Amino acid sequence: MHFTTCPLDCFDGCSIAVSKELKLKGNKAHPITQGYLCHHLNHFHTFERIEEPRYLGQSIKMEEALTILQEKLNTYEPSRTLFFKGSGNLGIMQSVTKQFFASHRAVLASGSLCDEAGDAGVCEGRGANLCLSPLHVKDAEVVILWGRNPTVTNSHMLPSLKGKTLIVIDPVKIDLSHHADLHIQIKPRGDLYLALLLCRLVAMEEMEDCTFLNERTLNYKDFLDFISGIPMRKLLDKAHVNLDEIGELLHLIKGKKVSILVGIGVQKYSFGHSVLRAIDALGAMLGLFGKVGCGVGYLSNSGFGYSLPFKVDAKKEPLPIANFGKYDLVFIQGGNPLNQMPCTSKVEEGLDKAKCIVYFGLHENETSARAHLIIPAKTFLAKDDVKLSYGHPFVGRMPKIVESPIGISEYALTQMLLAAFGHDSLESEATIIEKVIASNSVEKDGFLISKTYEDLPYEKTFYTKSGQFEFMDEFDDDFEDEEGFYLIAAKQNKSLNSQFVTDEYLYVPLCLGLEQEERVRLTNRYGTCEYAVMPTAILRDDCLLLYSGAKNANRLTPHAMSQEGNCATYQEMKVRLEKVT
Ligand SMILES: Nc1nc2c(c(=O)[nH]1)N[C@H]1C(S)=C(S)[C@@H](COP(=O)(O)OP(=O)(O)OC[C@H]3O[C@@H](n4cnc5c(=O)[nH]c(N)nc54)[C@H](O)[C@@H]3O)O[C@H]1N2
Ligand SMILES: Nc1nc2c(c(=O)[nH]1)N[C@H]1C(S)=C(S)[C@@H](COP(=O)(O)OP(=O)(O)OC[C@H]3O[C@@H](n4cnc5c(=O)[nH]c(N)nc54)[C@H](O)[C@@H]3O)O[C@H]1N2
Ligand SMILES: [Mo]
Repeated sequence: MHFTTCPLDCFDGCSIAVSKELKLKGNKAHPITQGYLCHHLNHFHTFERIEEPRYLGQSIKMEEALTILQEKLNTYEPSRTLFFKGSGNLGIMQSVTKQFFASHRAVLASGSLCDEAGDAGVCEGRGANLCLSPLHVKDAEVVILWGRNPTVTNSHMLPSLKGKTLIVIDPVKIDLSHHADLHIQIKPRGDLYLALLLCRLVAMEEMEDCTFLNERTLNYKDFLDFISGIPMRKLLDKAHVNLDEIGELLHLIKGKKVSILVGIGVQKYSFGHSVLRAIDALGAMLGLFGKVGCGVGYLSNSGFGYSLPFKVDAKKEPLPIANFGKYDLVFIQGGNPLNQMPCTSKVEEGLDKAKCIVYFGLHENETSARAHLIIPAKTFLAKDDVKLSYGHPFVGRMPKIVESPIGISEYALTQMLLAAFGHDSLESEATIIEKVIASNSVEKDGFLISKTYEDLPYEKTFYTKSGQFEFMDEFDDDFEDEEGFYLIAAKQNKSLNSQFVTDEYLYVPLCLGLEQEERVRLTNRYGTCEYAVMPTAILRDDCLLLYSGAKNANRLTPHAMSQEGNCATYQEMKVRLEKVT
């Protein structure tokens, strides 16, 4: 039996026991994994992989593919070469390729399709973004799931929710809302207003933690003045909640150990950073930080405290709105921008102009279908790496388990390119990996964890310049409301974004009276597209839903970035719906 760690983009970062026959099982001894894995890993070997490199549709040998790649890199100006990395594999060694492209003076796509708007807000208030792991949440009395759906995205959190008072704040009736003590089916984009409303009422009810506010926070008085200036009616309307629900929420949390688990749902908007700051402000008023079973947890900065390799200096292209058309050579690693980036028509327009698209990945998808050169990667079982998780503090070693003739590792590809272009070669993989681990890990109960979590998160300090929690004093809601439906972008059980088994339906509320498979057309200023519908009782009457990875999931999403964090804003728009006759 060998042990490794799941590389996928997920909170859980599971520890995997691999048998001689390469069967994958959850590591029973691991405190987070607890012996079970998700659908993706249980079926890992059944998903078809790309086995051979291809150029212009023809299968070729790996050596030929690498020669063609070198030729292309020589042909096109480095300043017209773009490196774009997705999040198909979150191992530390995945970023090694950046080292070559930076040495080559190519441009790097930089920014996020995921969580960085929220992360920017967390960092403004707390200085660093630390996680609340399932082991921490286990000690809570009340858990608030705020735009986060652990049944699908974080199943190893579920044991820690058992027996707790559960509050769900989500426009969708997610599975856990049926078991919750309270479900606030909030209007999309309403979370900032709900959080500030709760802050107002916490002050009115004198529920605030004065000791915490005095000792550990800055500018609380200014914050109170700021929120007192916003009319109560506006807060209630924007969140589309009523005072009874809010009263119930306050009643449930009063005097209790509360963990607030926030997901990316709340921050898929232009002002996403301010949403996290407002939720954090509520956490600070209640004095939740640095205490057993309490806190506000988001997708954390997994590398915090570590000395990470491959820090490079390079010209940048803003990733969520990358203009591929400005480049001759586009190298895409571990991502599927033709499905996952916002505003598909812009992505297509750009990629149509690029002279050579290289796709370096594991599976066929919309992007591989458009690529000129396809280079298969090795799976995580066939290369060395290490994984730090954004949902818990355990360090996941990922030693190579098997030799495979298929594909090339990111490290081997980079070493080859560095040598071919006369740049210094890298240290050995083992050295790089061990240096990362040594820079911030300690052993605890037989497992390596991040040193940062020897204390409770924020128990000793916040990581701001002042060392205090800093309250927000403004926000800018620049959304111009328009006619139509909100279009929710959420995750689904059997897919990991566009990998594995995707779901193709547009989910619609029952009030529309549509039949399953009926076709509708959605339109807005970013595009227009037809879908087959699936009516469902889980949606508000003003919402439609497409799961991540669905075909044409991004035909109507904005070509735009968040105010902070260079992040995509998948829900900063509405759509009009008409039946296709
Ligand atoms: N099985 C599976 N697991 C995954 C993934 C996957 O694709 N499949 N993806 C991984 C990745 S990349 C990430 S980033 C994480 C994300 O993990 P989560 O944040 O849990 O994922 P989402 O489904 O995007 O969003 C969570 C919830 O936000 C709700 N939501 C949408 N808009 C709003 C809003 O305006 N306000 C509020 N309060 N809620 C809203 C949605 O209805 C959804 O239930 O999951 C990871 N885990
Ligand atoms: N409409 C809509 N759009 C979204 C979202 C949404 O919820 N709705 N979610 C957003 C979020 S949170 C995220 S994180 C992004 C994700 O967007 P992407 O990063 O594009 O994610 P995937 O679709 O999972 O594509 C991952 C790719 O990595 C490849 N891969 C896997 N392992 C390896 C490896 O070891 N090496 C190499 N070289 N390649 C590998 C796979 O074959 C696959 O092609 O999408 C965003 N886009
Ligand atoms: Mo993500």
